[in-house]
Formats: sequence, C-alpha cells, structure tokens
Amino acid sequence: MKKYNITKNSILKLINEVKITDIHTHLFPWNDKRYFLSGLNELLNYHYLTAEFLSSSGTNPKIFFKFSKSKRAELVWNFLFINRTPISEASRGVVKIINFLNIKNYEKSNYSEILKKYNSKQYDKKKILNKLNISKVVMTNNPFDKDEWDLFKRKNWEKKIFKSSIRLDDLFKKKLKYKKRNLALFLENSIKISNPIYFAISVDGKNIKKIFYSTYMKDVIFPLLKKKKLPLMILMGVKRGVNKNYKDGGDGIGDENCEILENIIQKNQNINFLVTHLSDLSQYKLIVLSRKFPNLKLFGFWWYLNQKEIIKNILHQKINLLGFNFIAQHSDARVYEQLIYKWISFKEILSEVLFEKYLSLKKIGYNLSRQQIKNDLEKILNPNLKNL
Ligand code: FIX
Ligand code: ZN
Repeated sequence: MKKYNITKNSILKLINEVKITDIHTHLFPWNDKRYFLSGLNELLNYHYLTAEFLSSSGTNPKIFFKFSKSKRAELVWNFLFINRTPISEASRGVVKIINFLNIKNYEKSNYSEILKKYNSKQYDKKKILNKLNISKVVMTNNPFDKDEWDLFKRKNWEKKIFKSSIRLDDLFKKKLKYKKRNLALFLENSIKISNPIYFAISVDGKNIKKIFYSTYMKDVIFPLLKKKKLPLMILMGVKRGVNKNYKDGGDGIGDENCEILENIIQKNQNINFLVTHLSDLSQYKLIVLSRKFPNLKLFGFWWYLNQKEIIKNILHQKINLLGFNFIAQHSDARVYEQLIYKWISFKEILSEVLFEKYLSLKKIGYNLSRQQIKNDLEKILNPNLKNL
C-alpha cells in the first residue's frame, strides 16, 4: 500500500477535493429575484451582525429597523468595522469574504467606498460554488408561505444544485388549522411539487412536547414520512424571541430536552432523524444517543456553536464516539457569499482536527492511504441525499 504523508496541508488539500453537500441553508436559487440574497448590504444586515451591533452600541432597535437596508448596513459597518476591530466570528466572516473577493485597502474605507469596491468585484455565482467545491445546497422551503412557495411554479432554476426541504415550523407556530386528512393531502402534494430531501422543524424548549405529541405529528406527519421514506430534520434548543425587538437576531438558547428526543427516536425507529442542537451542554448527550440508534444522525454546528474552539472540541468527541457516522457541517447561509466564509473556516478547522486524529492512528502503527482519507471525508461532507 502506498504510504500517505499526513500533514495539515495535505489533509486540507484532500478536503478541498471533496464535493460538499450543504445540508441546511436558507438560500434560494440565483434567479429567484425576490428571495435570493447577495451583496454587502445584505451581508451587513445578517442578524448575527445586527444583534451584535444593537447590543454593543445600545442603538434603539425600533429606530434602527425603520432605517433603509443600506442605512442599516452603513451603521453596522461604521460601528463594528471602523470604530471597532471586526474580531467577532460574524465580523471576521465578512472580512474573509472581502479578502476572498480580493478587495484591498478596505480597513478604513467609509461605507460608500467599501460598497463601491465590493460592487466592482463581479464574480460568477457558479464560480464561487466551483471554488468552494460545493455541489449541492439544500434550501429551506415553507409550503405554508404561498409567495415563497411559488418558486416551484418556475422552471428555470438550477435544480441540480438547489434541493428542497419542507419546513414545518409555521404549521405549529401559526397554529394553522387543518383536518388531518386535508393536512396529509396538502403535504403529500407539497412533496410532489418540490421533491424534498427531508422535512424539517425547529423546536423551542417549551413547545417540543406539544409538537411531537400532537395529532398532526403522530397521525399525519410521521406516517407520511414513513410512507415516503423521508427523514425528519430537528433543529433543537432555540428559544425564540428572547428580545423580540431584535427580530431574527433576538433568538437565544432554550432548554435541552434530550430525554424527549430520545423518546421520539426510540419510538419511531423506522424514521431517520437528522438532529442538530444549539446548546453546548447537549452535544455530548446527543453523541452518545447517536451511538444507540441507527436512525439518529447528528449534523453541523448550529448558529452560536459555530466557533472554532467549540467545533474542535465537539468534533473530537464525535469522531471518538461515532467514527465518521455524522454529517460534519451545514452553512445555514442566508446571503449567498456567506457560503465562502462558513465553508472556508470549517474546512480549516476540520483539517486541524483530522490531522491530530490521523496522526494518533499513525503513531499506534496504522498506515493510512490517501483514498481511505478521501472515503472518510466523503461520508461526513458529501452525504448521499437519497439515503440520509
Ligand atoms: O431555524 C433555523 O433554521 C435557524 O437557522 C434560523 O432560525 C436562524 O435565524 C439562523 O439563521 C441561524 O443560523
Ligand atoms: Zn437554519
């Protein structure tokens, strides 16, 4: 067997050769003019940054959100990037994007200058995917929002790249009323129209029981998932609207509820569950739970957890207890260029963790081949969407 020389760089090179399937995003296809988001105004209005801006500047959110998008972007830029050092995770994300686009001498640019520089860097949407080696992006599609769902009436979008998932949050959040049979028909029709990879729901600490023990779930959604062989993605541990004035940026951390999840996974062993959890406390419990059930697959580092130091620690735990039986990351990107920083950062972290892991294997006398590492990477970065 040809020996493989393990270095951090050689592993990063292999990571860059693997096609990425981004399992959860809020992106829309490029030519969906109403919902596709891109550009510096959008990046600076990302709720990760507006929350950081509002809490550190003390600006009145009611006044802030009355301003135009570009005015809000300017305020965020001036406060977080000019008056202060852009050191937070979300600010460094913007810096990474600016550098990826090869924009120079921007550090002291005022907003109109940086905007001009940014807009002058024309780049092809497909080229970004090619550079990052992303082959598929799973959208979040809400069948209860007629306007947004109209996407599926259109034919001319990249269906090979942008895949659909059906998001159920509104059904419970808005307490929508359906007869069980009508809900089943509605969802079945939504599946026919959008050909989703999975159904998804986010659960607040407080509503998890209400959702999972509801008749909608027990009598309609679970049976439908079984029938259609579709997995259910659960995004756990968020507490919505801790500060409602911050809008999307106002959500915080909720309860753990791992026991309830255990019960759901255990009772529905013929449904596959893809789970991510916002609380760092829950990670270890869920890793152990995932060893107990083949129908539970963990994915990604959601939202506030998406920080190098946390990721490294949890990735080590995942590999120690699960081998490569998990999905390494999702971007949660809302603005197209966020794919750049979210994936570049994660690939770097992954290369560091895998370097340590493979080296420890080598030290105890196991010789790895290049192909073997590539196969491992395929499992965690490019899961087969037909078999989640
Ligand atoms: O529920 C979700 O899918 C979350 O990802 C969002 O609610 C959240 O706003 C977000 O974008 C976090 O990254
Ligand atoms: Zn999300």
